[in-house]
Amino acid sequence: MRRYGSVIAAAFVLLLASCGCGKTDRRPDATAERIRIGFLVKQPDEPWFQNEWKFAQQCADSFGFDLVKIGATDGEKVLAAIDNLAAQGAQGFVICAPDVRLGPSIMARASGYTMKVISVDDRFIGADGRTMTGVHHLGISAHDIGTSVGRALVAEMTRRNWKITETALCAATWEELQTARERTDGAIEALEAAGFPQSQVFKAPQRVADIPGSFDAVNALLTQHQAVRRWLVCGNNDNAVLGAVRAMEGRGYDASTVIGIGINGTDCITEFQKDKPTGFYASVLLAPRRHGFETSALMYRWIKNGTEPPLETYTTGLLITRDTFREVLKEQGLL
Ligand code: FCA
Repeated sequence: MRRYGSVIAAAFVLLLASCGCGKTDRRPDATAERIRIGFLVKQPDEPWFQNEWKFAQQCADSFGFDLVKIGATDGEKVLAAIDNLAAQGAQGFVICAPDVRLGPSIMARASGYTMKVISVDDRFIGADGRTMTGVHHLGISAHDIGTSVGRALVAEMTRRNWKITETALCAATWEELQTARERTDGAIEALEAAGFPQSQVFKAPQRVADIPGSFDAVNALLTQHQAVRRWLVCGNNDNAVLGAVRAMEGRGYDASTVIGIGINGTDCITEFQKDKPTGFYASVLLAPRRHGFETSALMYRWIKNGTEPPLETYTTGLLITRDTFREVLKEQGLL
């Protein structure tokens, strides 16, 4: 009789749970339909990518989906992350891959799980070495932004009355990545268009795309060009220029002999907050909110309503300096 009673009690509990009248979790994330999206970045420690994540999270919070943030620093981690996202029921992901040549294997793995993919910042390259134009992408207008760096270098050099004959350009380059190559090419072209001689343009090819990678590359360059009195500096991003400026400081150059202009406008903020100016003069502030929020929103609508995002979206930037960065960041809703 007692056994019979407990069977009835168990059946009652089951009934309560199935009709939702018991202690079922009623939060929206407990429903099976809740959308889950991954956001994979190649350099999770860098402020640029932390900003992307921050804005992606804001999108998730306002639209009501789950965001899974994953630092995927090499190919193995990327593929494991995709498996992991699939196991968690994610329907798509946004990715800045650690190596754009992983594009074909990323797409193959994702399509095996029928997951949608949007690449952000760095565009995939196919097995034939060409851009994978069929993959939805949001990136920066790299060549134009590089050109604006070159023009701003010329403007500042002119303002300071620096003689071209005593000045050289150091471009900390990362040419295996198209978006990075277009940035430094754009800067160099703008300088040359303004009359800066090609013979005073020096590239420091980075072996690793981070601050130490640029520091090492620029150190080697400085050893070869010890007679240069004043340096202009450009690079793939803020970190390339920060590494270059640090290497120059080690050789006695400072804010009066170096004009460095970065790209991102995120990784340079602590530099601008220093008491004394350094050779890091300015940066082109990109649109981290668009890269994080908009990519996530595009992915969300694609999954939820089948609204396919545009195949290509390119964002622009704004020059910021030590004097203007607070105001511009505030205007852009970034402070
Ligand atoms: C690349 C760079 C980042 C950022 C982004 C927009 O991924 O490595 O620093 O500039 O493009």
